[in-house]
Amino acid sequence: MSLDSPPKSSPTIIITGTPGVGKSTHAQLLAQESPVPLKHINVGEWVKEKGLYETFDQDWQSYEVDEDKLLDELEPLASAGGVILDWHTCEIFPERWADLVVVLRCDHTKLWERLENRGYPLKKIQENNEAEIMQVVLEEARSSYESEIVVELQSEGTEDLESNVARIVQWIEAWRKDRDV
Ligand code: DAT
Repeated sequence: MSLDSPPKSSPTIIITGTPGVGKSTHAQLLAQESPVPLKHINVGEWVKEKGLYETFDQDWQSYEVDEDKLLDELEPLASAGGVILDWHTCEIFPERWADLVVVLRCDHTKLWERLENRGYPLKKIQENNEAEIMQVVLEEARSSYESEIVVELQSEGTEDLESNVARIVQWIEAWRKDRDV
């Protein structure tokens, strides 16, 4: 944040994790339940809608993101707060944006089923499955942000979903109280 930016009255929350762990499901419910308005940005959808990519890889069925364009587009929103950034990677987001980084985790056999239901090509399912087992996104989050703001949460079923969102809502309330906003 630059010196003359006004203080944030709502946090910027990153929800990250391997594709299929439940990021969008969590972000949607959190946007509904939050005590302050939070705009849910599904970054993958943004990339497609706003053309923030260089190429599309047919084999992998995925976009090569233009990171500079993406960051420029997100900067005014993410630095002002009141935003949930929902993406399968987090390390490109500057530390100064992030107030909380939630890394969702899921049992890999369950994840496999979810990705199969999505119609992903086999190699993409395998790659993501392996990434979940190797906790790639968690390590990425831990190496990119202060450990105090990185939280790992399980996302297997609706009970997890509800308790995770309730926990984040409590965190938002505490965040606001700390800052008197
Ligand atoms: P992501 O945004 O991480 O790619 P998603 O939110 O689209 O994942 O979820 C993928 C599928 O799995 C979707 O059908 C919802 C389901 N799902 C994920 N987490 C869940 C949870 N904790 N409880 C119930 N269903 C969940």
